[in-house]
Amino acid sequence: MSAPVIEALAGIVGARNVITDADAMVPFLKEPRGLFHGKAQAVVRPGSVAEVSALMKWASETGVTVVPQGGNTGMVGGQVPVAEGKEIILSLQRLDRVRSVDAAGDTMTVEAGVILQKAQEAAEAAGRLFPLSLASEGSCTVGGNLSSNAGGTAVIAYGNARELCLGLEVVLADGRVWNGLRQLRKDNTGYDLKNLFIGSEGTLGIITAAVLKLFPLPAARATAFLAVPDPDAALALLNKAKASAGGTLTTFEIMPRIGLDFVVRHASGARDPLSEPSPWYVLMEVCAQAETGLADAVEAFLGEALEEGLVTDAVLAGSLGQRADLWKLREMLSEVQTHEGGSIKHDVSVPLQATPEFLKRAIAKVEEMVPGCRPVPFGHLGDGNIHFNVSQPVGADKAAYLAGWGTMNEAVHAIVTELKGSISAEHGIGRLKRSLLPGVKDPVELDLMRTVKAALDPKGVLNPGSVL
Ligand code: FAD
Ligand code: 2HG
Ligand code: ZN
Repeated sequence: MSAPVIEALAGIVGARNVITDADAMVPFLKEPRGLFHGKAQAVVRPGSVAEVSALMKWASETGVTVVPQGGNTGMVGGQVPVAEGKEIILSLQRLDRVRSVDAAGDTMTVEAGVILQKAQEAAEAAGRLFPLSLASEGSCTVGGNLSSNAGGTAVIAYGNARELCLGLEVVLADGRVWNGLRQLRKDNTGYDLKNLFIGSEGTLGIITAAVLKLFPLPAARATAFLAVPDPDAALALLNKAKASAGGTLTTFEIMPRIGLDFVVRHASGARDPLSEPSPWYVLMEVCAQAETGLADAVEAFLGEALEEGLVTDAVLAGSLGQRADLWKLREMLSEVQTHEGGSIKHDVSVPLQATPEFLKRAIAKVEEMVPGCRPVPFGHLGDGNIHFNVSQPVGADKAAYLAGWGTMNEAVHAIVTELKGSISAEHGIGRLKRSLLPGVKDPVELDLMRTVKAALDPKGVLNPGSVL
């Protein structure tokens, strides 16, 4: 990096917030899947909105391209530059203030670099719930959650990140600041710009702060880990739970036996809470606003489900410690797959009632394509969103297996498309799925997306090579 450039950046954020040392840059360049090897001129860490604004003004004047980064937990490589190393990473980590919590109004205003868990804790300290919940919540940031429209394990009750945001503050590509930090539940004054930036994966603007929606803290929670015979039974159970589980169904996650085996094998302290193995499991959580009656209602519900054969065995958490143990079985599922060699991923959704058909067809297809491969389909059954991950055959060569990524994606995505689903339900497009976008988007829609990009970032300084 040339001395005048370093000097210009240091003039904006201070010398110690411009990282150019190769070793110090490593944590910003390595992403969780190890699929992309990032290269950048520097990592720049602004500490205020004014500094983000000055950086973007400088970037648009000089043409230096910028990749915004929050917690670097994204699953599609959008947060790491991979081109010729000319980009700078603009880390939002230092914008980490909870600006205000309005408990009576059920809102809170936080900066983009606030870690999701810290946002949840700030809400709880005020007697409120911020319900967005992901296994990466100890590292991902609110800005990253909104930029990727994160989902997680409570979408069935509270929606995706988009549904949880009332207002935004955004620094535009040319450095101008849009203050849209409104706390309103109703506001029909023109185009909905907030929802344009949410889910745009850092390609349209830099989110610097957001007004988030808060909810009442549940007075009671019932958490159950259930053995189910197959996905059809899991779906029937889901429909039944939505109709009557004695409270609000907040989580309904599915996992196969092999997923539980992986967790028990690789996550320290994890154990199978049931005595007999089952081909499939469901983690279900129901919440209520009254302390009494929930456990009894859920027990009665599970009794019926056992009689109907939808559930073959069940454990209901009897303490906070047991609840944490059951949640751990789900939360570790993504990470443990990295210890089983290569994993080819598909983050897909289909209409809810089509999930069992999708699972049957996709499992049969990949097993025919790669004999011995180990499908680990899991995730947010309540939202019709399956992480259809396929681990390599035991003892296979990882690189040779991963070379089949595109071919397997094509076959699985063909089934998804036939079932009128989405090839990116949760994690976005980023760099990983950019080449797939033209194949799945209506050409008019794609053209509109390019028009929006050109209008908001005419010089193409924001996250080039991602999404479009
Ligand atoms: P980053 O990874 O840093 O960035 C993600 C994207 O947003 C990039 O394109 C980046 O350029 C852009 N970006 C980041 N901050 C800003 C900003 N302030 N302004 C503009 N653009 C920005 N995702 C789910 O949806 N549901 C899950 O259940 C889930 N579980 C996960 C579990 C694990 C173990 C891991 C590792 C990841 C999981 N993810 C999940 C993916 C990831 O955690 C989420 O996408 C998360 O929202 C990303 O936040 P981040 O701060 O890490 O963003
Ligand atoms: C989850 O739901 C995440 O745990 C990660 O979205 C999914 O590893 C994955 O593919
Ligand atoms: Zn997920």
